[in-house]
Amino acid sequence: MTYKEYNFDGLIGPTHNYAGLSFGNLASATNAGAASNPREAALQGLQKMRSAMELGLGQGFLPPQDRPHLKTLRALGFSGADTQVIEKAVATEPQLLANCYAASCMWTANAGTVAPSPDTQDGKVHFTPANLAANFHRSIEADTTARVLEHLFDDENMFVHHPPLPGAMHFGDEGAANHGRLCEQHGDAGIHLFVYGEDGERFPARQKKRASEAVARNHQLAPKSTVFVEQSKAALDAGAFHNDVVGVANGTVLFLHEQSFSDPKAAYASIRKAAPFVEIVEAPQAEVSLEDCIKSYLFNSQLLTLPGGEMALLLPTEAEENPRVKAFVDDTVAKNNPINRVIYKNVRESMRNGGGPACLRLRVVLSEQEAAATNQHFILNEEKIGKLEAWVNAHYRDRVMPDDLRDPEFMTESFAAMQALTDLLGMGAFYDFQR
Ligand code: SUG
Repeated sequence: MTYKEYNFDGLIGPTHNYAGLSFGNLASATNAGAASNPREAALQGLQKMRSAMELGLGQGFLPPQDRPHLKTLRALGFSGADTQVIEKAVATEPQLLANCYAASCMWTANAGTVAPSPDTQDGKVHFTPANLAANFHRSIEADTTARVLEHLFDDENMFVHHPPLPGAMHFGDEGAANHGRLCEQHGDAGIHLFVYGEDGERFPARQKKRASEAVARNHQLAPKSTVFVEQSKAALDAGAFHNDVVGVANGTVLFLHEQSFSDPKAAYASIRKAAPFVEIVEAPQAEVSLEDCIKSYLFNSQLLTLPGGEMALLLPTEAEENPRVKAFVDDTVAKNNPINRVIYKNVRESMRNGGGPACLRLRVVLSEQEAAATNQHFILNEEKIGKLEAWVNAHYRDRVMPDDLRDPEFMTESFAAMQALTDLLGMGAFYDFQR
């Protein structure tokens, strides 16, 4: 059977804004209060999807969630008509309103963790939506994310959906942003690398070891095929709030910064033991500092196996603009390793909230049969990308300032956009605001 990796990117929603909501995420803090451009953000995202598709890769998307999330505001005591809910929240809890307006579900690496069918005991694809307990604005994504994944992968003969982990931060889980899969071919049984954190001096860790272990159990992974590694506190405190800011795994390659793991020697030894074929491509601190790596999102690149077998790195333009990072990338491509192609894409609107190319996608390895059973509305081709671009151009603003969230008209516009999207995608009354 042939297996293929599909990237499901988050379609960026109409309320994309810079609210400084994520402690430990330096870009989110730095750009708090700046003007965002949701239209440009969504078009940049679609353009990135188009590039991956043009490389011959499987490309899908996850729809944005309904924001402002009135269901959350109502659960917190704001009542009345929709407009009144907004007005009351504006009057007493404007920061809470900003949390309920975040378009953060665009970063689908955090939507959940996926185990492809060659890796699981029952031979099905397993999904666990992330509880995202570390940040309030992200924790409210989990319910709808679960609904979205069930909607896309709706065949119980092939797909198993677990609920988000219970227990809030005790089982803090940020999904695939701290998870990678190594294998020789996508259809082989893969090795699952789970990276967890311990609180640093400066910033708290979001991913708990016990959460990664629970996901591995739920997904019925063989213990010999799992490796659990602690992220370094140096990386966390330098702003790597997810491990995918300092490393990425794909196929036979683990591409990462020298200081990603707290004990690199021991970590590499356990990875090599589980995956003897692994090629570790490392950036030395002397060439690329953690700071450069976090500013440029060098390792938040998509490491893609192209149909011919070679690998390409899809990086943000910020990586091209940093001479040390660019030199390291050029050097990596010139050297003898499977990475031999580089593509820079502009996803600046997302980057300014700390989300690079790899944050914007959830990888799902599917057999031909599983791909055929996936909801085809969410698998892209040029025609569908064109329709989504037209939808964005019809409904999105090109400038949003923090104060715009106070205007109930922005809510009305956002819901009109979401209604048009559910019509376009045949989703019915899918979102909370439609129920
Ligand atoms: O969770 N930023 C996201 C960025 C997520 C990036 N994902 C991965 N690394 N996989 C976060 O910190 C900022 C929202 C704001 O401040 O308006 C935000 O949620």
